[in-house]
Amino acid sequence: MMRGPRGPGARAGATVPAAGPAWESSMNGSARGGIRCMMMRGGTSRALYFVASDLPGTPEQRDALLLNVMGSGHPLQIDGLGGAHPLTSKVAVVSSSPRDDADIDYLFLQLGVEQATITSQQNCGNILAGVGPFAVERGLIGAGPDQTATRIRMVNSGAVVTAVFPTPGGLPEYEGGTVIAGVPGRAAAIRLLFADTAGSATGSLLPTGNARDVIDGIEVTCIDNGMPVVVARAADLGITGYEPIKELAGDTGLTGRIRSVRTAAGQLMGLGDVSGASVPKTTLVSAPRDGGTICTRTFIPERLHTSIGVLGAVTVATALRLPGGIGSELAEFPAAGHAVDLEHPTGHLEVEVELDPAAVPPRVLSAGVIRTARKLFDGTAFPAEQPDRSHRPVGPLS
Ligand code: NQM
Repeated sequence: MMRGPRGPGARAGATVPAAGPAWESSMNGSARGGIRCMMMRGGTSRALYFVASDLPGTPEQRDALLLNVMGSGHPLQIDGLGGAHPLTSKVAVVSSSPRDDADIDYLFLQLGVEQATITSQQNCGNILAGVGPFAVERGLIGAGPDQTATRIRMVNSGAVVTAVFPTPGGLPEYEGGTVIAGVPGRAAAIRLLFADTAGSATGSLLPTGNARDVIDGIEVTCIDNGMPVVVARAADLGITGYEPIKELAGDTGLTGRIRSVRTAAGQLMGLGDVSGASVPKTTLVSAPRDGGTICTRTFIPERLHTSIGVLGAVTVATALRLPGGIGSELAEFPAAGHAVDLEHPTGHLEVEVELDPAAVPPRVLSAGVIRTARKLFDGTAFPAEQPDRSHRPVGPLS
């Protein structure tokens, strides 16, 4: 049996008042009403995108609604819109920014699949790719006649990103010629130019104060340039890093070692008890074997990523560029420029990271990446009217 916030006395049931938010009262006694919602692919992930003012005003009510709509708390999210994977259990909450240094505010929420959990502790650079086009679609910002450059504040960390995407005739164009690994077909390029990403969740680029630490006898770099990540050599965890993906995903011994290392790293990074948290991620590196800079296998936080996250990639690339960073000795950098080409299970992700070579502690000057995004549907999402269904046993999946 599975219990979560849908259960009796749990947060959703306990905190949503009788005269509840619009979504709740509009559904009483009928399946009509619902919430305006757009589903978009952003990079190699997929999310439900909402305008903030369409959601309940308090974080508790908002989170209960989103868990309900996503169907979290069931391995298939069978009664919701989630895709039964962390990469498809994501939410973007978007609004006009009241700040002078940004046009749009983007709050990212990572929802659990089997567990009805929701957290704002991490950013997501993949879902970020859809935020600019979504803001144009919803009239939150105006669009340029050919392309639009907009400043997006990632509310989770406060960093501001500039997104540049095509808007011929003033509307987002999703079709284009850019291929990104892990996504079939081609789509329009979206350029993301990051600034101030260091210390997104931990407050500093190297939250332990060191470029290298030793945990469980394994050398690691604990680093946060947009995403808290523990970088370790694949060989030090007893694998080559080139194993078939199914083999890696099913290696419970490896999962246990990763759990132990990331749990200790979480404490060292000032994140406290991370046993139930989505960060830090772990990336295992080995020498490149497909013309890239490095070969990566990333765990989010324990499940194997089908590729690698955007800010995760920026962070791993930063570790490689750091004097003493784990993986720097395995990396094969291009002769010039700031590109780092990360090999991952479904191809390559190239990011640009520029560090100030003279700064102590190291300072990140800029980072950038190209992604694509696509509008998948636009409509109304209908939350369950009686979300307290936690007493139903969840049968084994055959
Ligand atoms: O690192 C997955 C993803 C991500 C996050 C994760 C991301 C990023 O691939 O910026 O994009 O690390 O949980 O969407």
